[in-house]
Amino acid sequence: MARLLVTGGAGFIGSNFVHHVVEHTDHTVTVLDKLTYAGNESSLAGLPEDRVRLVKGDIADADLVDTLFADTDAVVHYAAESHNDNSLNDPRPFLDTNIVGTYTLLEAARKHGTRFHHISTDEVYGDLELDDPARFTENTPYNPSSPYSSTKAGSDLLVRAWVRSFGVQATISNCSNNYGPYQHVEKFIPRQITNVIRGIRPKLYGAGENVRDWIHADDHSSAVLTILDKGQIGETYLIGADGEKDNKTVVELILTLMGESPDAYDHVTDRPGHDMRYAIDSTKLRTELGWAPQYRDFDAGLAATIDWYKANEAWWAPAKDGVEAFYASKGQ
Ligand code: NAD
Ligand code: TDX
Repeated sequence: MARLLVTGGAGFIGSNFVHHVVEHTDHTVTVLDKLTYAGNESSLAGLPEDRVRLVKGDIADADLVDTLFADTDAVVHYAAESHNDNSLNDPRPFLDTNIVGTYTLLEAARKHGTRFHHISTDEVYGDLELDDPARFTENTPYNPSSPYSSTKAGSDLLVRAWVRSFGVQATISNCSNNYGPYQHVEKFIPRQITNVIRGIRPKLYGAGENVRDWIHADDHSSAVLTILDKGQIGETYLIGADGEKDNKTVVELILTLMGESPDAYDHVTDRPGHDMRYAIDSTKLRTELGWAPQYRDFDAGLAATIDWYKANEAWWAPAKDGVEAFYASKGQ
């Protein structure tokens, strides 16, 4: 049994991880979350109070972080500003949380000698051409495109420097696009599902040829637990489940699964600097640490995710109108 500190544990992937930890381990969890617009306390509802507690606070608050690290065996760091479109609108919070926040946590890990796992994204590698057979590996050079991905790249480099310079006991993982329950309606898949529920036509940026490499959030969680357990200090592991799909195909699938005509969507203004394709080669994680994804059928995982949004309108409805008003102001 270990005492885990999970930053950003009230967000999409962090809350899925906390549910996964409660179900599959005997660890206790302290969630440190600022509860920004993206954090939702109700994503942790129903979890046992003797296993999970929520501390509302900022990862850039050094005093609070120091206090929490004193009672922690290992930290899993999910907290971030996570949405590319928001980073194009207002980059500042991305610097504060993703860079200064990660720095604050690393200083505490250095002081307390705490095991630290840093959650990052495949977007740090930039993008691939549609006709390029290559996929990202741990050796792909960093080449981020957006304010979001550049701050995530910066945070990864801080972790590497704190390992080498100060001996911090850290690992890093870079994962592809996640889907599943508890994802904010600003993101692609929940936006389109909730649009269809509301009778709004799905919105595809540009031609919709951009490819994302989808993985279920629960598979991301099992990969992170595997790295915490068996990962080598100082190493980076790419997490992916061979789920490449272009956006147009995903929208058509959502419409079909929800009983609508597959062409009942709109093309809208493209994202500036829109990355064309992400693709992960997760051979290192699979061969060295023995991990494998469980959700191999994207259509079934997507159908279950649609059912979750249909059953949990009270969870997403408060954010929906504001998100759509923001997108409308951008022609999206
Ligand atoms: P999210 O936006 O749903 O959740 C982020 C959480 O962090 C929220 O609960 C928010 O309240 C909290 N937070 C933000 N700033 C904070 C601060 N200063 N202090 C404390 N808490 C703060 O994000 P997500 O999609 O769950 O992403 C989680 C992590 O996974 C991020 O680091 C992201 O870069 C990474 N990631 C995401 C994806 C994806 O597909 N969503 C893929 C790969 C990696
Ligand atoms: O309405 C939309 N229409 C659309 O076509 C939205 C919101 C998005 N898109 C496109 C843009 C992308 O090509 O869908 C794709 C996915 O978009 P997002 O859900 O915004 O994800 P992305 O930009 O790919 O980044 C996600 O994966 C990597 C997460 O938000 C990041 O946190 C993670 O690092």
